[in-house]
Amino acid sequence: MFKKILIANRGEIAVRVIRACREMGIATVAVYSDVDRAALHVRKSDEAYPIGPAPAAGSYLRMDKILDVAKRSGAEAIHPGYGFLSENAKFAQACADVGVKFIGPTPHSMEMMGSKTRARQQMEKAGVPFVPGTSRGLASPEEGEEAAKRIGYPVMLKAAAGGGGKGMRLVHTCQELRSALESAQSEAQRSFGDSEVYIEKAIVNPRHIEMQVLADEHGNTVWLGERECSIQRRHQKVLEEAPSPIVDPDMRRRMGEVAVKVAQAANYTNAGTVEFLVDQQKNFYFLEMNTRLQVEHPVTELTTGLDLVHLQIRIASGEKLPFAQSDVAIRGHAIECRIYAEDPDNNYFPSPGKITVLLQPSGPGIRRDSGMYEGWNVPMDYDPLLAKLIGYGTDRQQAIVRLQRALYEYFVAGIKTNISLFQRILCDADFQAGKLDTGYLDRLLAKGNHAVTSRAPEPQIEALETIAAIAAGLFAVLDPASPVSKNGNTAGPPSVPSNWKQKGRSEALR
Ligand code: MV4
Repeated sequence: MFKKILIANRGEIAVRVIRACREMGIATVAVYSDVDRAALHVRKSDEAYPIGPAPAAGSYLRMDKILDVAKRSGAEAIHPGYGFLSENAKFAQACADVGVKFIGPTPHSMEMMGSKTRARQQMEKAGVPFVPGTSRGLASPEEGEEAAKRIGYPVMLKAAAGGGGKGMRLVHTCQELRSALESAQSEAQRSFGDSEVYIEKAIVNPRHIEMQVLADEHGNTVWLGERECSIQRRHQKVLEEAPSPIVDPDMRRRMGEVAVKVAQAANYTNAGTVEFLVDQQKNFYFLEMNTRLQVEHPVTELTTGLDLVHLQIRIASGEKLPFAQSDVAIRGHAIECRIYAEDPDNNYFPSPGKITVLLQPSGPGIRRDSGMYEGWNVPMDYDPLLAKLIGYGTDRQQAIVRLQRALYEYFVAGIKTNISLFQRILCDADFQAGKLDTGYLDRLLAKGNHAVTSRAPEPQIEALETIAAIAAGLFAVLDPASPVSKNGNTAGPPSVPSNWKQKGRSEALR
């Protein structure tokens, strides 16, 4: 087993991996950019090394600097987290070249799944159901028109090197196809340096459901249940849950077996996720495979009782999976809210700045994977994910009410967050009925900003008023502009009720 692991990441996932290492008696090495000097992952690691300026290209993406720290610190392995270098085959290879274990799949598996067309070719060989379409890039507009005619409109044009919706075009008629293909190819070239675009039948109003898989280095591969990830905004996941409200045990087994086939076709090792599109008739189609631990892994951990980071590290150290497929049981329900530093009243623009007050929820069935703390300055240089709030319950309804309770306890001042959005989602009738698809959140937001219809339980109202009063008092003292902060006593009530009073009142009215 490793004695020291370098975490090549930041924020909540770096803290998450550091915690797992600590539980396993493994020393931790953090790396940080100039703006992250006071970040939580730096505070929690055993050692920390600066690797460069704020822009990721000068720090968290600098393979040479990270490998240099691994060498200087004596780290035997590197956990990449998600994003940054986590799916970079060159980095995984560079680690292998210097004898540092990359905690994840091999470069070969990464490369195979990194191209959507290569992945589809593999699926074709493995007999895995994938969305009807081509498995190679379109060589000409004529080939595109011919394929679209064969598949049937509407069709989806997609960048082979793409992801997250970039280089993707939904095409309804043959008249639009030629121009859509040209713009998809140029966007793919600009975004990924690879203009290859292929074509699929468009699945209308699909659900996005993904299957967690885990494989050791001795040929054992298991599935660990699915996650419903349909609640997205501009291809950014916002809320995920496990299990999916529409997947029954038979469908779960079938999806799991297909996901294992996908992983085996890629000679996959470590933790990975197979993404599916699911149509209104509950047919599922292979979409792509993510060769990393995902942000939303906690909902799988809570419903299986497994620690995926522990297992990743044990697999990377050469251990066999300590259980078989027949030992995997899905129990209860978990829902994850991604808490972003974004302003819901300003088109969810990032809201960096100093967290002046932070009240965090806890209690039965509540898990918080957080990278923030009171007094920390949220930088503007990275993804604005601050923390994940996960509610667990015996069933979906209990998970929902626990999250609603916990969200009322959450209070972040100094920056804006999207916490209010989750109250709207959790009390929405379609959400509560499990009526979800990838267009759900756009429809909810189009309904306009309105007060949350469900009231907090009465005791919560008192708690809310207390929180609002505390916050008003703190704000009055902390805010330099406030008359109180100057000489310790008020200069008479301000003419207009302060934001906190208004906030306190609006919250209490909920
Ligand atoms: C699709 C699709 C419908 N039909 N492919 C979006 C990003 C990339 N992961 C694949 N995506 C989609 N591919 C076909 N053939 C609809 C989407 C899609 C989507 C998929 C998953 C989650 C959110 C989405 C939002 C819009 C479109």
